Amino acid sequence: MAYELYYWPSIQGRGEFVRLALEAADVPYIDVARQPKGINIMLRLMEDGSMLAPPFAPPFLHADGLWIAQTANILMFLGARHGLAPSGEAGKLWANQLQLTMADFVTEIHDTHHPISSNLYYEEQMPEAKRRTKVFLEERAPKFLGYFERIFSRKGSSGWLAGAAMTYPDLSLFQIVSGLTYAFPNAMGRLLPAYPSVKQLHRQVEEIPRVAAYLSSPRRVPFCEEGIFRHYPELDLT
Ligand SMILES: N[C@@H](CCC(=O)N[C@@H](CS)C(=O)NCC(=O)O)C(=O)O
Repeated sequence: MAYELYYWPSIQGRGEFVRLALEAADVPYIDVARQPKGINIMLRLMEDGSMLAPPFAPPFLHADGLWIAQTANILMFLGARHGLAPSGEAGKLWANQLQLTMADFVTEIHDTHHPISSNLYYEEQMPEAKRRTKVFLEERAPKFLGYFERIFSRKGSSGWLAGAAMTYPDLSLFQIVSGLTYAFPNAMGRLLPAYPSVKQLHRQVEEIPRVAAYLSSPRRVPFCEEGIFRHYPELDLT
């Protein structure tokens, strides 16, 4: 039976990290909330406290009777099952560690436009967003990107983050670089050349045939100003 992915239908958001893994591994799945009436099914499930492992928030995955939430947790599951994770224990933990670090990064990216509350509109927190984004672009983004660059520059690096082949954290780093480039074209145009291996990883992932096919398909929701990566010109440092 096809896996069921539950995520907000009109944004990439955190669901996109899961979609990329499902697509790269060629795993059949139904993007439930993007089906007619699917959003109602997802909302009902989220209110259903009787589930064995009720999710706090989307994305969550229904796979062979299992209900799995938290992006990094879902990816750990998919990675091990579908050839997108290193095989040994140390490698699996390392992949999860990388993914959790990216989850921290994603939270900080989200907070550039919503530094006060997710329940307020961006327009209600613009001064704080400007302040937060400046610090993010000047200090935090370089710190995260520099960390990933250092991983690639270790002796014997394969050019992939975890082991000799592409694994799920590579897909997620690809998504983060794509999203940051959408959100902050000026700032990233200046920043990214300092991280050549991260840039190269982005290119490598983009060229994987299954990923390339997905990116140009209607299944790929476009970036927009509702998701995590939002382009507000006034936040993009020149
Ligand atoms: N740590 C969770 C965060 C999940 C999350 O924040 N989901 C967002 C959409 S990207 C959401 O719907 N949040 C609702 C809320 O926090 O109230 C993960 O990585 O999956």
